[in-house]
Amino acid sequence: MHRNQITELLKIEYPILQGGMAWVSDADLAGAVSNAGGLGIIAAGNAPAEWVKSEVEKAKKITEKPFGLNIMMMSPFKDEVCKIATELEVPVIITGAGSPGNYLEIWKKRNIKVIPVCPSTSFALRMERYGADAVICEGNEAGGHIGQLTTMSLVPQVVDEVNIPVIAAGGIADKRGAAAAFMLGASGVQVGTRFLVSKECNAHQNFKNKIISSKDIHTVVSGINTGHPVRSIKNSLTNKFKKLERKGAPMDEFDSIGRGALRNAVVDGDIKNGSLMAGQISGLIKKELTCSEIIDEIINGAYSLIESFNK
Ligand code: TUI
Repeated sequence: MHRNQITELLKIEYPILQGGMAWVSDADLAGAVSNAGGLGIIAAGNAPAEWVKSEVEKAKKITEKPFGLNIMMMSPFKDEVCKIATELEVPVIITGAGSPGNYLEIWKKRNIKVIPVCPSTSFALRMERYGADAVICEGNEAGGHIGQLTTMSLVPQVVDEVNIPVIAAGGIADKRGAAAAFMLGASGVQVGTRFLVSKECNAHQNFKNKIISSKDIHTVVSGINTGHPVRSIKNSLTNKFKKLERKGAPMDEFDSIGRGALRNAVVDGDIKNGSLMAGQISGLIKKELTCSEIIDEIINGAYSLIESFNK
C-alpha cells in the first residue's frame, strides 16, 4: 500500500526513517522503529567504535528487519566508526554534519545503502554523482546541528535537481507534515523529535516532558558565529551561549560549557544546564506514544489526507 522508491530501496514497509539523534537513538529505539515497519537508525554521535559495534549487534538481536547507522562526520571517532560500520556491513549508512568523502565508494562496494544528509542542492548533486542511493534534505527546523535552509525551500529545489529519491527532514512530526513533504516531491520522511518522545525511547523522562510542555517559540539556535549552529530548547545553557555570542567569545569557551551537555540532558535529565536538542515542531508533540502508533498516525494519516484531498 505504501510502496515507493524508498520502501523498495530500504526494504521497509512505511517510507519513514527515525532520525539519528546522538545519545538518544540507540539499539532499543532503532529496533522498535524497524520492527514497526520504518527504518530505525542508531546514532553514532561522538561515541567510539566499540559502543557503535555493541549497539549494532544489539539491534540485530532486537530486529530481523533492516536498520541504519547515522555517522556524524564531525566526530573525533569518525574514521574508526566508518571502518567498523564497513566491517559490520550495516544495511544502511546515513552521514550527517559533513561529507562521507571516500567512504561512500567503499560502502557502495559492500552493497551498503548510503544516504547523506544534504544542506543544499549543490551538496546533493555532488552526493548523487559520487553514488549516493538517496539524500536526506534536512531543513533548519530540525533539532541539533543545522544548515541554513528550511525544509519547505530545500526539499523541492533538491527534488528538481537530482534523480535519486529525496527524504524530507526537519519540522515533520505528524500526518500533515508528512503529507506536505510528499507534496514537495519527497519519497520519504525522517522524523526525530517525535520519536524521542516515544515509549521505547530511553531518553530521560525530564527531557521528554520538556518537549511535551514546550511551545512553538521555545527552541533557539546557538553557536551561529562558531560555524556550527545547534537548535535546542531554551534553558540556562542556551542563555549562557547567548551571552558568549554577544561578547564574541572564542570557540573554546563554547566548548567548555557545551561539553557533555547533551549526555547530561538525555541520560541524567538535566533540563537546566543540559543541551535539549529538539526541533521547532516540539510544540506540536503532546503525548508519549509507541513507535508503532507514531508511524501509523504519520504515514497512514498522511496517505488518507492526500486521498481525501483528491476527492
Ligand atoms: O547531524 C545533524 N544533526 C546533529 S549531529 C549532532 S551531534 C552534536 N553534538 C554536539 C554538538 C554538535 C553536534 C546533533 N545534531 N544533522 C544532519 C545535518 N548535516 N545537518 C546539516 C548537515 C550537513 C552540514 C554540512 C551535512 C553536510 C554538510 O557538508 C558541508 C560540506 O560542504 O562538506
